[in-house]
Amino acid sequence: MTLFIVIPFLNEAENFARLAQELREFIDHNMSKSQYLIIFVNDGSADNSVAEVHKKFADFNYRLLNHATNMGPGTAFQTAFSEILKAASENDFVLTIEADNTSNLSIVPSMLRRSKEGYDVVLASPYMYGGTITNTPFIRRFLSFFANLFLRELLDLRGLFTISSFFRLYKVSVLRHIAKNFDSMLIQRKGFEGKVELLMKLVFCKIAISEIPLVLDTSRRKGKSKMKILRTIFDLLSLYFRKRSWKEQAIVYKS
Ligand SMILES: Nc1nc2c(ncn2[C@@H]2O[C@H](COP(=O)(O)OP(=O)(O)O)[C@@H](O)[C@H]2O)c(=O)[nH]1
Ligand SMILES: [Mg+2]
Repeated sequence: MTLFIVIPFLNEAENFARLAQELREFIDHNMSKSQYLIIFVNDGSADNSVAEVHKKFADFNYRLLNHATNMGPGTAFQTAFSEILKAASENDFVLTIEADNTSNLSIVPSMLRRSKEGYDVVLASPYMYGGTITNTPFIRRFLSFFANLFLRELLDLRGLFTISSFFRLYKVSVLRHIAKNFDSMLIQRKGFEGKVELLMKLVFCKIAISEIPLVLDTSRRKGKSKMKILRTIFDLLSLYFRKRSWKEQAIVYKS
């Protein structure tokens, strides 16, 4: 099987040295029997991120997709998924991670194991028991916790702990199901809410989803969060207005 590792980024030049080091360790320890391909999506970075990727990842198996201007993380994931689905086979996996080293790769083996236990999507979950968020300002944790709690009621995502994180593992077959079901659009929304859009479509198609606890340690990243909190809360709430139509369109997935 092939593991596609999707990494969208915006101005993360200073985080790539550590990312390369951690991915190297992960690959050396876990990829002996399988192949991997890293798919970077540069989303109009204004720093020297692109040069840094080519430098730090020179001896990795990677591809870099490029948005000439900033189109948002939702669009970046859509770009990566469309590219992967052209060639991937049904039993391949797609791992999506952040570029800023907050996606601690030490839990990926557990995520892969869980998926082999019969779950088609596995979320890394700071809000699950056993998970937590450290070294993050109280206000950000507070807002994030309540947004998450409230949104999973509003958007009919009950039973899941973490709904908006980037760090996830998907089976290719379920991504293909969603693409077929929703006119090739796994993610229509441009912003950070795009990941929640995809989760809603997965849940409405009754895809088996599980979670693995994550200790999300923000001190692992250099630089600041690029997410605009109020803008993202507004965008997340607006997903409510698409809930019904996505539910009506959803076709139950059979593995
Ligand atoms: N493609 C794309 N990626 C982005 C954008 N903004 C942030 N990112 C990436 O998305 C990930 C999460 O963003 P981050 O700023 O860390 O948000 P936070 O983790 O919610 O604080 C990081 O890998 C960023 O480089 C964007 O506009 N487009
Ligand atoms: Mg981050």
